[in-house]
Amino acid sequence: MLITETAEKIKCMEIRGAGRIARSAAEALRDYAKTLRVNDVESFRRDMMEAAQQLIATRPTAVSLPNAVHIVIAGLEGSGTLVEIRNDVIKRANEFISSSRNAVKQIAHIGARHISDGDTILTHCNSEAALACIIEAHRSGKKISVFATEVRPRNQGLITIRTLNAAGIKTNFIVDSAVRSFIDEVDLVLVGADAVTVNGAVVNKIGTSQVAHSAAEARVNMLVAAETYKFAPRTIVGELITIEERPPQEVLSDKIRSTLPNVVVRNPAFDVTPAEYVDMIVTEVGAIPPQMAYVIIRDYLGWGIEEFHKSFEINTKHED
Ligand code: RI2
Repeated sequence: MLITETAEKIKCMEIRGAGRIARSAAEALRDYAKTLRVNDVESFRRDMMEAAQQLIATRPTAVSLPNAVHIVIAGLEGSGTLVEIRNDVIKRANEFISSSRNAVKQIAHIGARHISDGDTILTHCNSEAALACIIEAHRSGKKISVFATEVRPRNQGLITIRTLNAAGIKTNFIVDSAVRSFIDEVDLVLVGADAVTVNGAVVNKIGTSQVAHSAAEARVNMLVAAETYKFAPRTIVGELITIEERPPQEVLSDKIRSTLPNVVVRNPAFDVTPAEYVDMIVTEVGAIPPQMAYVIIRDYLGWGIEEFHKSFEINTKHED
């Protein structure tokens, strides 16, 4: 698929979900690298960098997107012939795509172990990683049922209930505001993530922090399923995750809004759940307490304290 086509599909959410966004960006860069007609390394680098920027700019919150793009283009600055550099991009993209798929499978096995026979699980939005855990627990013979939220305004809950229904899992479909009313019937909350910060805060679909709050009040455990490439390296240097605010038309039509001149629709797509509300984050390399997020960033994304210093120097220079 062309870069612009993929970028458009990510922007309008035809391609959505933090993992899928990352894989489709990697695929787009790989296909672009294959077909890019240039005669020298410099032009190849320039065009690839532009394509990378275009993809990253589509949605600001899911860190999986810039992480995937950076993994794919990491060899661009190295030395080599045009053929070598082109092949490096293709190889890295293919490796990322397959390791991302494997990560979800691995998370399913690890997460399923944290689900007990007889559990009722509440999930919010549509997370491939969270659903993989639930489906794996069901497949392994545990009798489970699910509460799935509607997820206004984009109704990703519909995708969730279709998947659960197809898997033969008993599911209660509820509106977002009914979570607190049903939380006492729930044994475990299990959601996905668009980003995890260095201090273990989880950025996920709007409403997740309310779910977490209800779960904490009712002493229900909260698990988050997140591949390691959803951890946000730049939060080490204090960078905040940008919360995407989507068009008001997703919430209220232009026709209705035009009759309400004093009303402004706010439509943030994500919110932040502090680490204190999260019991465990299930990654493909193991289930960790949120406080261990830095270890993932250092050991699996390669961002050590040295990178911190480098970035700090750069940031300070910018301020001068
Ligand atoms: P997986 C989604 O964002 C949801 O917030 C979901 O929890 C998260 O990505 C992770 O999804 P959106 O694209 O990668 O629907 O686990 O805004 O599928």
